[in-house]
Amino acid sequence: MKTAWWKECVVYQIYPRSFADSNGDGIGDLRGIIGKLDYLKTLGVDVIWLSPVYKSPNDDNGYDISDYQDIMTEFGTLADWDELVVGMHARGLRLVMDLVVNHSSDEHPWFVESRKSKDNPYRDYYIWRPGKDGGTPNNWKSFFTGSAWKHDPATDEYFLHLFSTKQPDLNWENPRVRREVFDMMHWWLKRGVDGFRMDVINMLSKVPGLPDAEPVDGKRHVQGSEHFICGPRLTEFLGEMKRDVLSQYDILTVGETPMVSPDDAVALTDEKDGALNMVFQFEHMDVDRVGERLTDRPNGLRDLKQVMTRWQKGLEGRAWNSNYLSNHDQPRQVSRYGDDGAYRVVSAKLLATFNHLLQGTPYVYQGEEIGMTNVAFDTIADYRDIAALNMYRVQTQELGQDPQVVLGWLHAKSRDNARTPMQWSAGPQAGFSTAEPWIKINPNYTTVNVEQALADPDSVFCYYQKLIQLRKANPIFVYGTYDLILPEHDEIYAFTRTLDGERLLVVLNFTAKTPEFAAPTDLVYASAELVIGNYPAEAGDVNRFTLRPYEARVYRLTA
Ligand code: TEU
Ligand code: CA
Repeated sequence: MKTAWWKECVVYQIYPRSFADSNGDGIGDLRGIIGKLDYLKTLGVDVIWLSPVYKSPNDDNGYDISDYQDIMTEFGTLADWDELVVGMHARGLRLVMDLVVNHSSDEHPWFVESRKSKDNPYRDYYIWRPGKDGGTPNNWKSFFTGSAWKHDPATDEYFLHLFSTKQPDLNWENPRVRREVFDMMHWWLKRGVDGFRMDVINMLSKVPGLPDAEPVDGKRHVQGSEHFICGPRLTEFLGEMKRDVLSQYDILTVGETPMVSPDDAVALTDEKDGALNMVFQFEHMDVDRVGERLTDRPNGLRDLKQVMTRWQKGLEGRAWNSNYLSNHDQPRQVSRYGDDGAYRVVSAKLLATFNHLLQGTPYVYQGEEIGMTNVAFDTIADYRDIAALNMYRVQTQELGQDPQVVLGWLHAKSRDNARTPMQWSAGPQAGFSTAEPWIKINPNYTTVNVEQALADPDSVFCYYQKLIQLRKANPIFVYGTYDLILPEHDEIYAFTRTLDGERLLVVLNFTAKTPEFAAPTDLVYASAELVIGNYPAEAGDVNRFTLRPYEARVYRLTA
């Protein structure tokens, strides 16, 4: 297997709006991040991925960009950004920027021009079509509810927007669009960027003719996805990006790719000729999801094992996994897969063990390292996310759903769960800001915060530190081969990692129960050294033991 720095690193994702506010306007900013670089260094991560910081009217919190070569007014200036890069590089940290080029903001000058007239030079930068039978050009739906088309009176045509109406899709069929994007990428790379996380990058190529879609059950697919997920020219477009840009720099690239299989991922990231280093897959995020809701997951753990094992084995030796349980679009992992009540600390450590012991590059989302939890606002007025607000409106006003029921769905699944301010201390505004923040703070900041975590050697934070150090010191954490054991077990997720005759055994109890682990007969071993665990070590038979609630143990086996 080829070694690479981007396989060995740990990536930390910052959602800048919610990380740290330096100037008391209630909004996180670049200087806030600069002030926390030593904290990130203490944690031990190597790479920082910033969610978008470009100029934006913030219809979707920066995922709607109106100037790709400038900084969002609330976040600071290009000079602040330069200082951030210098501060990071001085500490041996690398910076990955979000690249959002499936769509721009409707306030981007390209779109402002494009909508003016059918013969405007920028018309073909976007996807315009006349209506059909008095309605939209086709039946595709937006990820944020409603049609994926919006009528524009100036020219009496519709433009395509897979996301909000203020996020028109760029037309990648147009070589001038590709040229603009590649030039912009060079500009940032020359300024010091060390990589890109590429937003919905597998949606760039739409099937020619934009045909009508099969109606969907709403489970995994948005209506129309078969015509734009990994479309006919995707590998060509990304191949061009690789030739023109990516291959000229030593960078980390990770594509965000909803609805892909391991084979799709290999096509994009094959070690031999793939365009990208890795992709974010979503299958494990869909295990417990039905439409807007999370289910009780009757076979949740077995399904999770099946999905993760398919990805671990499917990419083995051919491509590289990017492993995450949280990001700015997902509920908090400890609330979702662990227990955010009595077992918050141990279950947060269990999930960390899982994510860091899989083969692949681990991604940590801000606040995860102190076990931050979901939030339950009791009124829709406290929610900020456009996806949540649109969904609430459609469900309560158009479909007659009970508002309390819909609020319950948001408590479990809203993206705002991950977007409440970072909890730095038990002081005013959780140490995030001196003003009232743009979104409410989770009331548990008085007990769940960084100050507490740094002072407590048993904290979730200290456990992350240890995991990250172990990963740096032991190549088997990075490169060891993954093999699932006990596939049918309903409570325990166990697997091994093997490298050059060395073997780790990872045993994870995903429940509050106390199941017994019994080593499969082909894995019985003479002795085992506990490398890391989330409870004090216990003496006893290493081939058979009872696990405590949410217990995680990693053993080094000796035959
Ligand atoms: O997300 C893409 C994506 O598919 C998600 O929108 C997902 O379907 C949704 O969050 C479920 O509610 C990326 C970004 O990560 C997200 O923040 C943006 O809103 C979106 O693209 C549009 O840029
Ligand atoms: Ca600010």
